[in-house]
Amino acid sequence: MVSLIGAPTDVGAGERGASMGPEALRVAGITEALRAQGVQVHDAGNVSGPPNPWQPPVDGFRHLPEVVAWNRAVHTAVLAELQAGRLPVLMGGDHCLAMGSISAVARHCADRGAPLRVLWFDAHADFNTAALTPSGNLHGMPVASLCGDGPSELVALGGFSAAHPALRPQDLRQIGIRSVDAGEKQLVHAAGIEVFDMRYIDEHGMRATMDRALAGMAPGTHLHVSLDVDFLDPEIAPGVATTIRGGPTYREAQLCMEMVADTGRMSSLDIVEINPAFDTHNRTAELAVDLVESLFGKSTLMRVRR
Ligand code: B3U
Ligand code: MN
Ligand code: MN
Repeated sequence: MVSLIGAPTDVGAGERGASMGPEALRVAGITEALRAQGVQVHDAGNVSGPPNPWQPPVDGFRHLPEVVAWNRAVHTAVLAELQAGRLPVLMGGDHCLAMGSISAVARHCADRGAPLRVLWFDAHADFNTAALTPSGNLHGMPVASLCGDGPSELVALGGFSAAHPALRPQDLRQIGIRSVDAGEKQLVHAAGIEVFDMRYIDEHGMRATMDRALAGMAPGTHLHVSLDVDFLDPEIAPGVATTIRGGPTYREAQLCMEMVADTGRMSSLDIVEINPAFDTHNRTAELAVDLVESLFGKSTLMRVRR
C-alpha cells in the first residue's frame, strides 16, 4: 500500500511556488497512475506548517524555524506510514523536506536493524552548510544535515546526532549532479560520497551508472529514492525554479526508474521541487507521474532476452 503525503511549502527554496507541487501531482493523476499499476493508494492529504515569511538569512540560514516545523511534521507523517507497513511517497514542496522524510526512514531502519540505501537524483549535491551556502536556502543543505553537519534541531530529527547521524555517506549515491558550489565540492569529497555526475553518465551511460548505484545492497535493504525534478533536463522538466541545463533525457530518466523498480526494494520516495509557477500545462508534474509509473513497475513487457 502506498501513502501519498503532501507537504505544500517552499520555505527552503530561493523562489516561491514549490508549495504548489502536491496539488500539481494530484492534478497530473498520480493516484490514478499508481492504481493503474495495480498499487493500492491512500492519499493521506497534506501535512501543515507555517507560511513562508520571505525573510533574509539569519546566521547563514533562511527560515530556519519554519524549515524545522515543516520537517518535524513530515518526519512524523512519514514515520507513521512506515510503521503501519505502507510505502510513503512524500510530495513536496522543496528539497529541504528530505531531512524530515529521510530521518524518518533512517529511524525506521535503525529500529529494525535494516540496511539503508539512498539514491539522490538531483542537479545539485545539496551539501551546503551555513558557512558555505551562497543563498542561505535550506534546500541546498539537506544532505549535509542528514550526514550530521547542519543545524542541531534538524540533525536531531529522529533522535540522531552529529556523532550518530541519520545518513552515513557510504549509504548514499548521488546521480545527475552538475551544479556544486566550490566549498561544497570539497565537503562532498571529504565525506567520500559516491557521486555519479553528468560526466560519469555521459562517459559510461545510464545503464552502467545505475548498475553501480544499485550494486552491493545487502538482503533486506530499504531503498529510498529522493527525486529532485531539477535532476531532469530542463527541456523536458521546465517547472523547476533552479533549472540546470545538461540533465538526463526522458529515456535516460525512464531507464533509471525502471532499474530501480527491477530491484523490488524501493520502500519510500520523495518527489520534490516541482514548481508550477515556472511551468506550462503542468508538464513537469505529468513527467514526474510518468516516472512514478516506471518506479512502480510499468514496462512495455517487450524485452528481448539478454
Ligand atoms: N547550491 C546552491 C543552489 C541550490 C542547491 N539546491 C538547489 N539550489 N535547488 C545553494 O543555494 O545552496
Ligand atoms: Mn535538491
Ligand atoms: Mn536540485
